[in-house]
Amino acid sequence: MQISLDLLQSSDPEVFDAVVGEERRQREGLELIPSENYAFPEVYATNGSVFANKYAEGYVGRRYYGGQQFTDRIESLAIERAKRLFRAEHANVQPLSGSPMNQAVYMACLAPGDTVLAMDLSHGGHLTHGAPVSCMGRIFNFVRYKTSPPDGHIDYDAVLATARQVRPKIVLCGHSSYPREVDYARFRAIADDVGALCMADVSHVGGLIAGGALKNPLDFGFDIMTTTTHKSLRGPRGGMILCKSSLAKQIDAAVFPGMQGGPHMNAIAGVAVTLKLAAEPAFKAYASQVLLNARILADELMKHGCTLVTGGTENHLIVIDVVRSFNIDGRVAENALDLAGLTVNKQVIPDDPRPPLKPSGVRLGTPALTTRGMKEPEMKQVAAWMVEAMRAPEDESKLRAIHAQVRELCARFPVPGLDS
Ligand code: DSN
Repeated sequence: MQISLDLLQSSDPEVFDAVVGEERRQREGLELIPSENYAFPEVYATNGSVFANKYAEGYVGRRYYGGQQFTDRIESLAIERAKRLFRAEHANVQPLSGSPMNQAVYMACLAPGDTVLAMDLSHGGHLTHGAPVSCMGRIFNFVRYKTSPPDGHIDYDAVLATARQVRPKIVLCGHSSYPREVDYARFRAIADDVGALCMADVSHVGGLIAGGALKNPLDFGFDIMTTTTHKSLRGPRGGMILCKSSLAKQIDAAVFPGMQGGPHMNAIAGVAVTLKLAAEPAFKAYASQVLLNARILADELMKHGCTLVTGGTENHLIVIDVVRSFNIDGRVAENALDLAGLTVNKQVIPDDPRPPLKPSGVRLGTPALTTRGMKEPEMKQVAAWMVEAMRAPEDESKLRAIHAQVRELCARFPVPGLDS
Protein backbone atom coordinates (compact mmCIF):
# COMPACT_ATOMS: atom_id res chain seq x y z
CA MET A 1 0.00 0.00 0.00
CA GLN A 2 1.51 3.27 -1.03
CA ILE A 3 -0.83 6.26 -0.69
CA SER A 4 0.98 9.39 -1.70
CA LEU A 5 0.39 12.92 -0.48
CA ASP A 6 -0.82 13.70 -4.03
CA LEU A 7 -4.23 12.32 -3.12
CA LEU A 8 -4.46 14.59 -0.09
CA GLN A 9 -3.33 17.55 -2.19
CA SER A 10 -6.19 17.07 -4.64
CA SER A 11 -8.92 16.26 -2.10
CA ASP A 12 -8.04 18.82 0.60
CA PRO A 13 -5.47 21.43 -0.42
CA GLU A 14 -5.84 23.31 2.88
CA VAL A 15 -4.87 20.35 5.02
CA PHE A 16 -2.21 19.39 2.50
CA ASP A 17 -0.66 22.88 2.74
CA ALA A 18 -0.54 22.64 6.53
CA VAL A 19 1.16 19.24 6.37
CA VAL A 20 3.73 20.48 3.90
CA GLY A 21 4.29 23.67 5.89
CA GLU A 22 4.84 21.74 9.11
CA GLU A 23 7.23 19.38 7.33
CA ARG A 24 9.23 22.38 6.07
CA ARG A 25 9.25 23.94 9.54
CA GLN A 26 10.58 20.74 11.06
CA ARG A 27 13.20 20.32 8.37
CA GLU A 28 14.44 23.92 8.24
CA GLY A 29 14.46 24.70 11.96
CA LEU A 30 16.28 23.41 15.01
CA GLU A 31 13.86 21.53 17.25
CA LEU A 32 15.02 22.09 20.80
CA ILE A 33 11.88 21.27 22.80
CA PRO A 34 13.17 18.42 24.98
CA SER A 35 9.99 16.36 24.76
CA GLU A 36 9.96 16.42 20.95
CA ASN A 37 11.87 14.33 18.48
CA TYR A 38 11.79 12.96 14.93
CA ALA A 39 10.18 9.51 14.94
CA PHE A 40 11.95 6.56 13.39
CA PRO A 41 10.97 6.64 9.67
CA GLU A 42 9.31 3.23 10.06
CA VAL A 43 6.78 4.88 12.41
CA TYR A 44 5.34 7.00 9.58
CA ALA A 45 4.55 3.72 7.82
CA THR A 46 2.86 2.09 10.83
CA ASN A 47 0.96 5.27 11.76
CA GLY A 48 -0.55 5.42 8.29
CA SER A 49 -1.12 1.67 8.02
CA VAL A 50 -4.39 -0.27 7.87
CA PHE A 51 -4.15 -0.95 11.62
CA ALA A 52 -5.73 2.51 11.94
CA ASN A 53 -8.96 0.91 10.70
CA LYS A 54 -9.17 -1.79 13.34
CA TYR A 55 -10.97 -1.93 16.68
CA ALA A 56 -9.40 -4.25 19.24
CA GLU A 57 -11.02 -3.72 22.64
CA GLY A 58 -9.65 -6.25 25.10
CA TYR A 59 -6.24 -7.85 25.25
CA VAL A 60 -4.33 -10.46 23.25
CA GLY A 61 -6.48 -13.59 22.92
CA ARG A 62 -9.41 -11.92 24.76
CA ARG A 63 -10.96 -9.38 22.37
CA TYR A 64 -14.51 -8.18 21.93
CA TYR A 65 -14.38 -7.99 18.12
CA GLY A 66 -13.39 -10.53 15.47
CA GLY A 67 -10.53 -10.34 12.99
CA GLN A 68 -7.71 -10.03 15.51
CA GLN A 69 -5.04 -12.32 13.98
CA PHE A 70 -2.70 -9.47 13.17
CA THR A 71 -3.56 -7.07 16.00
CA ASP A 72 -2.79 -9.86 18.48
CA ARG A 73 0.49 -10.48 16.73
CA ILE A 74 1.68 -6.86 16.93
CA GLU A 75 0.46 -6.26 20.47
CA SER A 76 2.27 -9.43 21.62
CA LEU A 77 5.42 -8.26 19.87
CA ALA A 78 5.21 -4.82 21.50
CA ILE A 79 4.63 -6.34 24.97
CA GLU A 80 7.48 -8.84 24.71
CA ARG A 81 9.90 -6.25 23.36
CA ALA A 82 8.95 -3.74 26.07
CA LYS A 83 9.49 -6.32 28.81
CA ARG A 84 12.86 -7.32 27.40
CA LEU A 85 14.15 -3.80 26.76
CA PHE A 86 13.13 -2.38 30.14
CA ARG A 87 13.60 -5.58 32.18
CA ALA A 88 9.95 -5.43 33.25
CA GLU A 89 7.75 -8.25 34.57
CA HIS A 90 4.63 -6.89 32.85
CA ALA A 91 3.89 -4.33 30.12
CA ASN A 92 0.68 -2.65 29.00
CA VAL A 93 1.16 -0.88 25.66
CA GLN A 94 -2.39 0.37 25.16
CA PRO A 95 -2.43 3.84 26.85
CA LEU A 96 -3.26 6.42 24.20
CA SER A 97 -0.70 8.85 25.59
CA GLY A 98 0.96 10.12 28.78
CA SER A 99 -2.09 11.46 30.61
CA PRO A 100 -4.34 8.39 30.31
CA MET A 101 -1.29 6.27 31.14
CA ASN A 102 -0.71 7.94 34.51
CA GLN A 103 -4.44 8.25 35.19
CA ALA A 104 -4.79 4.47 34.72
CA VAL A 105 -2.08 3.85 37.32
CA TYR A 106 -3.83 6.09 39.86
CA MET A 107 -7.20 4.48 39.18
CA ALA A 108 -5.63 1.01 39.50
CA CYS A 109 -3.79 1.61 42.76
CA LEU A 110 -5.73 4.26 44.70
CA ALA A 111 -9.14 5.01 46.14
CA PRO A 112 -10.52 8.56 45.86
CA GLY A 113 -8.90 10.79 48.46
CA ASP A 114 -5.73 8.67 48.78
CA THR A 115 -2.43 10.50 49.01
CA VAL A 116 0.34 10.58 46.39
CA LEU A 117 3.69 12.25 47.02
CA ALA A 118 4.91 13.84 43.76
CA MET A 119 7.11 16.66 42.47
CA ASP A 120 5.67 20.18 42.32
CA LEU A 121 4.91 21.30 38.75
CA SER A 122 7.01 24.47 38.86
CA HIS A 123 9.95 22.49 40.26
CA GLY A 124 9.95 20.12 37.31
CA GLY A 125 7.02 17.77 37.94
CA HIS A 126 4.22 17.22 35.44
CA LEU A 127 0.59 18.20 35.03
CA THR A 128 -0.43 14.54 35.46
CA HIS A 129 1.40 14.33 38.78
CA GLY A 130 -1.58 15.93 40.46
CA ALA A 131 -1.41 19.59 39.47
CA PRO A 132 -4.45 21.25 41.08
CA VAL A 133 -5.88 22.11 37.62
CA SER A 134 -5.92 18.44 36.58
CA CYS A 135 -8.88 16.10 37.16
CA MET A 136 -6.61 13.69 39.04
CA GLY A 137 -5.68 16.56 41.34
CA ARG A 138 -9.36 16.81 42.25
CA ILE A 139 -9.87 13.08 42.85
CA PHE A 140 -6.72 12.24 44.81
CA ASN A 141 -4.73 14.07 47.45
CA PHE A 142 -1.42 15.02 45.84
CA VAL A 143 1.21 16.35 48.21
CA ARG A 144 4.09 18.04 46.48
CA TYR A 145 7.80 17.90 47.15
CA LYS A 146 10.15 20.53 45.78
CA THR A 147 13.76 21.10 44.89
CA SER A 148 15.92 23.02 47.32
CA PRO A 149 18.17 26.02 47.03
CA PRO A 150 21.02 26.68 46.53
CA ASP A 151 21.72 23.92 44.00
CA GLY A 152 18.09 23.28 42.99
CA HIS A 153 18.38 19.51 43.43
CA ILE A 154 15.75 17.27 45.08
CA ASP A 155 16.23 17.28 48.86
CA TYR A 156 15.73 13.57 49.60
CA ASP A 157 15.76 14.07 53.39
CA ALA A 158 12.87 16.52 53.00
CA VAL A 159 11.00 14.05 50.75
CA LEU A 160 11.40 11.36 53.44
CA ALA A 161 10.22 13.71 56.18
CA THR A 162 7.11 14.66 54.17
CA ALA A 163 6.43 11.01 53.34
CA ARG A 164 6.50 10.10 57.02
CA GLN A 165 4.11 12.94 57.74
CA VAL A 166 1.52 12.31 54.99
CA ARG A 167 1.85 8.49 54.58
CA PRO A 168 1.28 8.39 50.78
CA LYS A 169 0.01 5.30 48.95
CA ILE A 170 2.33 6.12 46.03
CA VAL A 171 5.71 7.85 46.04
CA LEU A 172 6.14 9.22 42.51
CA CYS A 173 9.30 10.45 40.87
CA GLY A 174 9.89 11.51 37.29
CA HIS A 175 9.93 14.94 35.80
CA SER A 176 9.46 17.04 32.72
CA SER A 177 11.81 19.90 33.53
CA TYR A 178 14.28 18.64 36.13
CA PRO A 179 17.73 18.53 34.54
CA ARG A 180 19.28 16.13 37.04
CA GLU A 181 19.57 12.37 37.33
CA VAL A 182 17.24 10.89 39.96
CA ASP A 183 18.46 8.84 42.94
CA TYR A 184 16.11 5.90 42.43
CA ALA A 185 17.56 3.93 45.35
CA ARG A 186 16.63 6.80 47.69
CA PHE A 187 13.09 6.98 46.32
CA ARG A 188 12.67 3.20 46.73
CA ALA A 189 13.91 3.46 50.33
CA ILE A 190 11.51 6.33 51.06
CA ALA A 191 8.56 4.35 49.67
CA ASP A 192 9.59 1.30 51.72
CA ASP A 193 9.89 3.43 54.84
CA VAL A 194 6.21 4.38 54.64
CA GLY A 195 4.87 1.21 52.97
CA ALA A 196 4.00 2.97 49.68
CA LEU A 197 4.17 1.83 46.08
CA CYS A 198 7.12 3.35 44.24
CA MET A 199 6.38 4.75 40.78
CA ALA A 200 8.58 6.48 38.20
CA ASP A 201 7.25 8.43 35.21
CA VAL A 202 10.22 8.38 32.84
CA SER A 203 8.37 9.80 29.84
CA HIS A 204 11.15 12.25 29.04
CA VAL A 205 14.04 9.85 29.47
CA GLY A 206 12.47 6.53 28.41
CA GLY A 207 14.69 6.38 25.32
CA LEU A 208 17.80 7.23 27.30
CA ILE A 209 17.00 4.40 29.74
CA ALA A 210 16.33 2.03 26.83
CA GLY A 211 19.67 3.03 25.32
CA GLY A 212 21.48 2.39 28.62
CA ALA A 213 22.62 6.00 29.05
CA LEU A 214 20.55 6.59 32.20
CA LYS A 215 19.58 4.31 35.07
CA ASN A 216 16.43 2.18 34.93
CA PRO A 217 14.12 2.58 37.98
CA LEU A 218 12.95 -1.03 37.53
CA ASP A 219 16.50 -2.16 38.38
CA PHE A 220 15.95 -0.52 41.77
CA GLY A 221 12.79 -2.51 42.51
CA PHE A 222 10.23 0.11 41.48
CA ASP A 223 6.68 -1.23 41.37
CA ILE A 224 5.56 0.82 38.36
CA MET A 225 7.28 2.73 35.57
CA THR A 226 5.38 4.74 32.96
CA THR A 227 6.75 6.27 29.79
CA THR A 228 5.43 7.94 26.70
CA THR A 229 6.74 6.46 23.50
CA HIS A 230 7.28 9.53 21.31
CA LYS A 231 9.95 11.55 23.12
CA SER A 232 13.53 10.30 23.49
CA LEU A 233 12.29 6.84 22.42
CA ARG A 234 11.43 8.10 18.90
CA GLY A 235 8.21 6.12 18.55
CA PRO A 236 4.63 7.04 17.72
CA ARG A 237 2.55 9.08 20.17
CA GLY A 238 1.52 6.73 22.94
CA GLY A 239 2.12 5.55 26.47
CA MET A 240 3.27 2.39 28.17
CA ILE A 241 2.95 1.05 31.72
CA LEU A 242 5.61 -1.35 32.99
CA CYS A 243 5.02 -2.97 36.37
CA LYS A 244 5.51 -5.92 38.66
CA SER A 245 3.42 -9.00 37.81
CA SER A 246 1.58 -8.63 41.11
CA LEU A 247 0.01 -5.39 39.77
CA ALA A 248 -0.60 -6.60 36.20
CA LYS A 249 -4.26 -7.49 36.56
CA GLN A 250 -5.34 -4.25 38.19
CA ILE A 251 -3.28 -2.09 35.81
CA ASP A 252 -4.69 -3.84 32.74
CA ALA A 253 -8.25 -3.50 34.05
CA ALA A 254 -7.72 0.21 34.74
CA VAL A 255 -6.49 0.85 31.16
CA PHE A 256 -9.28 -1.22 29.55
CA PRO A 257 -12.17 -1.11 30.32
CA GLY A 258 -11.41 1.40 33.10
CA MET A 259 -10.09 4.40 31.20
CA GLN A 260 -10.16 3.52 27.51
CA GLY A 261 -12.06 1.69 24.80
CA GLY A 262 -10.32 0.64 21.58
CA PRO A 263 -6.54 0.93 21.61
CA HIS A 264 -4.90 2.66 18.64
CA MET A 265 -3.46 -0.39 16.93
CA ASN A 266 -1.54 1.65 14.37
CA ALA A 267 0.33 3.29 17.26
CA ILE A 268 0.93 -0.09 18.91
CA ALA A 269 2.43 -1.37 15.64
CA GLY A 270 4.72 1.68 15.76
CA VAL A 271 5.62 0.95 19.38
CA ALA A 272 6.56 -2.62 18.42
CA VAL A 273 8.96 -1.51 15.69
CA THR A 274 10.34 1.30 17.87
CA LEU A 275 11.22 -1.12 20.65
CA LYS A 276 13.05 -3.34 18.15
CA LEU A 277 15.08 -0.39 16.85
CA ALA A 278 15.74 0.94 20.35
CA ALA A 279 17.38 -2.37 21.28
CA GLU A 280 20.01 -2.01 18.55
CA PRO A 281 23.58 -0.80 19.18
CA ALA A 282 23.01 2.36 17.12
CA PHE A 283 20.38 3.48 19.61
CA LYS A 284 22.82 3.07 22.51
CA ALA A 285 25.21 5.39 20.69
CA TYR A 286 22.34 7.81 20.08
CA ALA A 287 21.32 7.87 23.76
CA SER A 288 24.89 8.60 24.92
CA GLN A 289 25.25 11.33 22.33
CA VAL A 290 22.02 13.01 23.50
CA LEU A 291 23.56 13.34 26.97
CA LEU A 292 26.94 14.50 25.70
CA ASN A 293 25.29 17.08 23.46
CA ALA A 294 23.19 18.39 26.35
CA ARG A 295 26.26 18.79 28.57
CA ILE A 296 28.13 20.67 25.86
CA LEU A 297 25.17 22.90 25.08
CA ALA A 298 24.73 23.68 28.79
CA ASP A 299 28.44 24.43 29.27
CA GLU A 300 28.48 26.74 26.25
CA LEU A 301 25.38 28.61 27.38
CA MET A 302 26.98 29.14 30.79
CA LYS A 303 30.21 30.34 29.16
CA HIS A 304 28.06 32.95 27.40
CA GLY A 305 26.74 34.06 30.80
CA CYS A 306 23.43 32.18 30.98
CA THR A 307 22.02 31.20 34.37
CA LEU A 308 20.77 27.62 34.25
CA VAL A 309 18.35 26.08 36.74
CA THR A 310 20.43 23.65 38.88
CA GLY A 311 23.58 25.06 37.25
CA GLY A 312 23.76 22.52 34.40
CA THR A 313 22.36 19.19 33.27
CA GLU A 314 22.82 15.46 33.78
CA ASN A 315 20.18 14.42 31.28
CA HIS A 316 18.85 15.67 27.94
CA LEU A 317 17.30 18.96 29.10
CA ILE A 318 18.30 22.44 30.14
CA VAL A 319 16.28 25.23 31.75
CA ILE A 320 17.59 28.79 31.27
CA ASP A 321 16.50 31.52 33.66
CA VAL A 322 16.05 34.15 30.94
CA VAL A 323 15.03 36.92 33.35
CA ARG A 324 18.37 36.68 35.12
CA SER A 325 20.35 35.97 31.98
CA PHE A 326 18.82 38.48 29.54
CA ASN A 327 16.25 40.48 31.47
CA ILE A 328 13.42 39.17 29.25
CA ASP A 329 10.60 36.78 30.09
CA GLY A 330 10.16 33.29 28.69
CA ARG A 331 7.49 34.30 26.20
CA VAL A 332 9.69 36.99 24.65
CA ALA A 333 12.61 34.55 24.52
CA GLU A 334 10.48 31.80 22.93
CA ASN A 335 9.17 34.19 20.26
CA ALA A 336 12.60 35.60 19.44
CA LEU A 337 14.12 32.13 19.18
CA ASP A 338 11.21 30.99 17.00
CA LEU A 339 11.93 33.77 14.51
CA ALA A 340 15.53 32.63 14.47
CA GLY A 341 14.47 29.05 13.65
CA LEU A 342 15.27 27.74 17.14
CA THR A 343 12.21 26.14 18.75
CA VAL A 344 12.10 26.03 22.57
CA ASN A 345 9.26 26.35 25.07
CA LYS A 346 8.68 28.94 27.75
CA GLN A 347 8.99 27.36 31.15
CA VAL A 348 8.23 28.15 34.78
CA ILE A 349 11.20 27.84 37.10
CA PRO A 350 11.03 26.73 40.77
CA ASP A 351 8.63 28.99 42.72
CA ASP A 352 8.42 31.25 39.69
CA PRO A 353 7.01 34.67 40.67
CA ARG A 354 5.78 35.12 37.08
CA PRO A 355 2.65 33.63 35.45
CA PRO A 356 2.93 30.45 33.31
CA LEU A 357 2.36 32.30 30.02
CA LYS A 358 5.13 34.82 30.80
CA PRO A 359 7.39 32.73 33.01
CA SER A 360 11.03 33.26 33.94
CA GLY A 361 12.53 30.46 31.88
CA VAL A 362 12.81 28.55 28.66
CA ARG A 363 13.31 24.81 28.41
CA LEU A 364 15.37 23.09 25.73
CA GLY A 365 16.99 19.75 25.02
CA THR A 366 18.98 17.69 22.57
CA PRO A 367 17.01 14.56 21.49
CA ALA A 368 15.86 15.94 18.10
CA LEU A 369 19.15 17.58 17.15
CA THR A 370 20.96 14.37 18.00
CA THR A 371 18.56 12.39 15.79
CA ARG A 372 19.76 14.59 12.91
CA GLY A 373 23.34 13.55 13.69
CA MET A 374 24.48 16.82 15.27
CA LYS A 375 27.39 16.68 17.69
CA GLU A 376 29.69 18.90 19.75
CA PRO A 377 30.58 21.56 17.11
CA GLU A 378 26.92 22.09 16.27
CA MET A 379 25.99 22.42 19.98
CA LYS A 380 28.53 25.23 20.33
CA GLN A 381 27.08 26.99 17.31
CA VAL A 382 23.50 26.56 18.58
CA ALA A 383 24.45 28.06 21.95
CA ALA A 384 26.01 31.08 20.24
CA TRP A 385 22.91 31.65 18.07
CA MET A 386 20.58 31.33 21.05
CA VAL A 387 22.49 33.88 23.05
CA GLU A 388 22.69 36.27 20.08
CA ALA A 389 18.91 36.00 19.59
CA MET A 390 18.01 36.46 23.25
CA ARG A 391 20.29 39.50 23.53
CA ALA A 392 18.36 41.19 20.70
CA PRO A 393 14.79 39.83 20.92
CA GLU A 394 13.31 42.86 19.10
CA ASP A 395 15.81 42.90 16.26
CA GLU A 396 13.85 41.14 13.54
CA SER A 397 16.49 41.45 10.86
CA LYS A 398 19.12 39.91 13.12
CA LEU A 399 16.74 37.06 14.03
CA ARG A 400 15.99 36.40 10.37
CA ALA A 401 19.70 36.43 9.58
CA ILE A 402 20.26 33.79 12.25
CA HIS A 403 17.44 31.73 10.73
CA ALA A 404 19.18 31.85 7.35
CA GLN A 405 22.29 30.35 8.97
CA VAL A 406 20.14 27.80 10.82
CA ARG A 407 18.68 26.70 7.47
CA GLU A 408 22.18 26.15 6.08
CA LEU A 409 23.10 24.02 9.09
CA CYS A 410 19.86 22.03 8.78
CA ALA A 411 20.55 21.33 5.12
CA ARG A 412 23.75 19.56 6.20
CA PHE A 413 21.87 17.37 8.74
CA PRO A 414 18.90 15.73 7.03
CA VAL A 415 15.94 14.53 9.08
CA PRO A 416 15.66 10.73 8.87
CA GLY A 417 12.52 9.86 6.96
CA LEU A 418 11.88 13.39 5.68
CA ASP A 419 15.05 14.03 3.69
CA SER A 420 16.35 10.52 3.06
N1 DSN B 1 4.22 17.88 26.93
C1 DSN B 1 5.28 17.07 27.50
C2 DSN B 1 6.46 17.88 27.84
O1 DSN B 1 6.72 18.77 27.07
O2 DSN B 1 7.15 17.65 28.82
C3 DSN B 1 4.84 16.26 28.63
O3 DSN B 1 3.46 16.14 28.64
